[in-house]
Amino acid sequence: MHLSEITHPNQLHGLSIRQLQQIAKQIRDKHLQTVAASGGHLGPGLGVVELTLGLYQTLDLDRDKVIWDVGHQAYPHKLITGRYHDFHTLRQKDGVAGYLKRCENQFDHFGAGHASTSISAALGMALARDLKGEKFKTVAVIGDGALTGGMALEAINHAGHLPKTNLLVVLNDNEMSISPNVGAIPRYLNKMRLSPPMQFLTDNIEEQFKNIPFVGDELERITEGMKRLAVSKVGAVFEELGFTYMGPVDGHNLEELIATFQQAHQMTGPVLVHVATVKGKGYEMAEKDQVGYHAQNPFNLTTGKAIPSSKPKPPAYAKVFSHTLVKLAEQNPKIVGITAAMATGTGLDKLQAKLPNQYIDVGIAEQHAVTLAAGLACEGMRPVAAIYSTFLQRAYDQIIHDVCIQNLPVFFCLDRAGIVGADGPTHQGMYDIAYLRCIPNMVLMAPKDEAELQRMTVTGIEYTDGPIAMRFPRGNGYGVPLMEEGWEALEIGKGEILRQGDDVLIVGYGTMVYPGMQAAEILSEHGIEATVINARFVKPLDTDLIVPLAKQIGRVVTLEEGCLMGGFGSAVAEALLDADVVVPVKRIGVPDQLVDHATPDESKASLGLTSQQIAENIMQAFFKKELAAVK
Ligand SMILES: Cc1ncc(C[n+]2csc(CCOP(=O)(O)OP(=O)(O)O)c2C)c(N)n1
Repeated sequence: MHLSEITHPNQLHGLSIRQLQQIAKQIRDKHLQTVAASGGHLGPGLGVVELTLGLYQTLDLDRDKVIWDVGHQAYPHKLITGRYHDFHTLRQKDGVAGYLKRCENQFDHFGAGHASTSISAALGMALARDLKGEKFKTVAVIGDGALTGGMALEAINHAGHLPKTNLLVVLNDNEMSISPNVGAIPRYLNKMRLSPPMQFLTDNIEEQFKNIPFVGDELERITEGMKRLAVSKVGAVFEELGFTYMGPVDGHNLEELIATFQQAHQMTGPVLVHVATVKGKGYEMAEKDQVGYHAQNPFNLTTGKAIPSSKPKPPAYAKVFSHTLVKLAEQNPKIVGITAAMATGTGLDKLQAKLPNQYIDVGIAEQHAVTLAAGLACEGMRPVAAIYSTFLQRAYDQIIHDVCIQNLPVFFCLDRAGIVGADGPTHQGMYDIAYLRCIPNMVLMAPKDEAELQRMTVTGIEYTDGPIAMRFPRGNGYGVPLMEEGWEALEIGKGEILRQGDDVLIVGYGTMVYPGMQAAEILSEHGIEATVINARFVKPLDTDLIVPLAKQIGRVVTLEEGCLMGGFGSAVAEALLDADVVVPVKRIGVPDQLVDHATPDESKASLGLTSQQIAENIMQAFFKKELAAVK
């Protein structure tokens, strides 16, 4: 059987180890070719090919449910659940998603993208199953990185307290998060990996005891005792937490995997199978550079090198941020950069390299990161919590309860704010303006370009009256001139006028300021003159600047790359209402809908966020004309 013929994972039943190995090779080939062509996650999926096949051969996937944590490693799962023929559309508009979505496929039992959710979801399903009197297996597959997340540990705590609830947790331990995994749990797992597998230790003991006269009857008792002894060496912590621990199993040995999973399915209560895998398995370059090949842009399969873009690009916002932060941290030993397992993505790896004492990686633990930052701030340090907009959602109560209520000067740097492209709805940075704006004491700002990002980075460091957050987008800046040092802080709550005109007031925030300027140029060609404001701050909003101009001009347009509900436009509209200025306001941003995976340009076009669309929208809303008709 060829992989292309597999449309249902139960077709794996009855295949020999040799046949499964052939399927494994075909999965790796397809996985590699697809990611090399269109980009995506590479190492995570390559590492779980045998784990997926071995597990699925022991399950009845018409009934049993596998819940993958994060979902970035689920490409092999996708390839054997009916998506082989569409796989070339991976992460492209209307194509196969890079993460998991319940609506995409009947075997995607739980949507994912953020880490550490699988055990909770699987346990919920297991409890529902038992309440309904149904019979099926629930399996959570979680990485050692995701296991460092508080949610996963909360779920283990709960599951371990339910000895009658059958739940299988498969720990995919490749010793890596995106970067090398950090913390005491990974260190413990590492020790376990180095111990002889618990199962085989007991088997050997059984063999040895069988041959000793008079011991036969006592064998069961002795091996149980010995087993406990062996467990105390390897899986003790999990056993103490109420799980039956099995492993470590060689994650690339199908016989071993299948035998262990079969055994695990016979047990009652929560079971943890510890599988030792190699991230990037089967592609030498990915095995060697596991951080670099966690996820990749399109690359040449033979050389492993990224395919260079046709023209050189301006520096990425993240790069400018990290460069600026390192410079500032060199001068100020109180600055401490904090990342939640995203050292390379946030650019904090540069801080780690230069000033390791001023760098902290907490693992996938955004909640802890925020409260840790609050603690550092209590002691007069300048904590910089560099967390993607989407992942900061995890730490909402920590932001309110630990930072804002105590008015502690934590500087939040929210990368990937706005449209993120191929990662899709779980990763869009759509909500931060709305979810942060409503919290007392919080200051919020967003730069219009990478030079302003440098100034805002200084502003955030220098502002010590309370919490402050800066949002900036994924991707590259505009190529504006940058300074090596000597950046000037901005005045808190002050915007700037970029262009003057009497017909319409355009107020842009962050990434939407330049499109606003371009829209103003297009309008000007049609005889309509706009004033354009770069708001810089949504909180405090520069009402002294915006309100009088709104009153005078009489037509207001707000632009933001974020959800409209509770967002920047809402802030402007509220300010006008509060000042009794009743003028028409057109809010342009992301309406109340999910934004699927696509290129950022495609997403922006589908949301009406291009300069041309903004200009057309303004014409229709306020001047009741189509652009072409005015020309
Ligand atoms: C809450 C949250 N924070 C950060 C991330 C970014 N992220 C995606 S995969 C990953 C590493 C996961 O490591 P592990 O679970 O060991 O899986 P592996 O990639 O090693 O297979 C991280 C940090 C995320 N998806 N969710």
